[in-house]
Amino acid sequence: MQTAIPCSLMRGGTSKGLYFHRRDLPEERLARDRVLLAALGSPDPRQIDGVGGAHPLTSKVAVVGPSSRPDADVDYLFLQVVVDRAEVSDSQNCGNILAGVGPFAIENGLVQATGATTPVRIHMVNTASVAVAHVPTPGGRVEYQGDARIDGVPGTAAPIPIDFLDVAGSSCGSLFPTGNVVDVIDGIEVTCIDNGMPVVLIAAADLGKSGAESPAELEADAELKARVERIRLAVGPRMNLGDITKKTVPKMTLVAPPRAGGALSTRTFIPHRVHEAIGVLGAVSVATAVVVAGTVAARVASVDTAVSAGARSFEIEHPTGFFTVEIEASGSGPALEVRRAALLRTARLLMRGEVFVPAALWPAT
Ligand code: NQM
Repeated sequence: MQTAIPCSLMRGGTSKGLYFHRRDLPEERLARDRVLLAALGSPDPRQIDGVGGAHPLTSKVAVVGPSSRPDADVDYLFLQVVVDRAEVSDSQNCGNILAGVGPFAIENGLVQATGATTPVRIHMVNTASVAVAHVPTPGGRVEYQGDARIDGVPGTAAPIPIDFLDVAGSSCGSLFPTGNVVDVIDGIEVTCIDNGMPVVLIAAADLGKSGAESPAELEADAELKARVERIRLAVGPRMNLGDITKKTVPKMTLVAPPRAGGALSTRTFIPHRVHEAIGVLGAVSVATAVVVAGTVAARVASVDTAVSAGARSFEIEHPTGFFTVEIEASGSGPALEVRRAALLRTARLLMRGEVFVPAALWPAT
């Protein structure tokens, strides 16, 4: 006996996951997590008995429902289903999976299309903050095809511009949670920042790396991985994240001078595998650090320091191309005030139907 649960499989930005209407999952957290582990096929490095893609970037879930806040249209809870452990974590947000939330909400009647483009205000439950996704809806239907290209995804698709208004400190309490723009951890200078995603920035050179290594090369370096994890475990509590042993934050980003004309080059541990590109809110946090003099990112970045006010655009280099982030901020140093971050994503509905889990985990009603 199996239980069938309605859901959609969607690509959101450079990630992929299952999107559920909240009413279709168990309310109780442990039951919900058991169901999601079974649906994705965890714990198993190959996720062979589920629909997960055997990588953190393809083992993700969005739970979408009517908004619990008056200033948003829908609630979006992001859940990371750990591939090789029986864990489902809500300790982080995900800006890539976020890109599919607007289309899913419209397709499932949670939001009505309002014209050529429908702005969907999304309450990101993990971080109690709001994003506005502008979904193309010509003729009242979600348009997935278009000319927008994002690095890390082959081909082109319809553009979904996303604005973030209030994500600074949304996980750690403040933009620079240690109160400093630079801290020394395990003998290494780091910058701890949270503009929507807790990120620890380290100069690749300080770890004996050029910053041009491939994700596979970095993942094969056991000594490097152990060092990065040591720094992460030491810095997590100082970023107000508590015991982060089992959490997927903070992300650890190695930064280096640009190699392809961007602002700086990045390689990101998320936190144990290395990202093939860079997370959305991870990129927003990195771009924000570039704006602040003295941070580890600003030191290696090549940016036009003559321009300091208004909206500024930064090309963050990553293993498969660039991620462009626009940042509007005022002030300086740890007191920087971020007004808005904007970027472009695309998404695509890949499949719609039911995912099956053993009825013993959650009997069908
Ligand atoms: O930082 C991967 C992704 C992410 C997160 C990760 C993300 C974000 O690329 O907003 O998108 O860092 O775990 O999906």
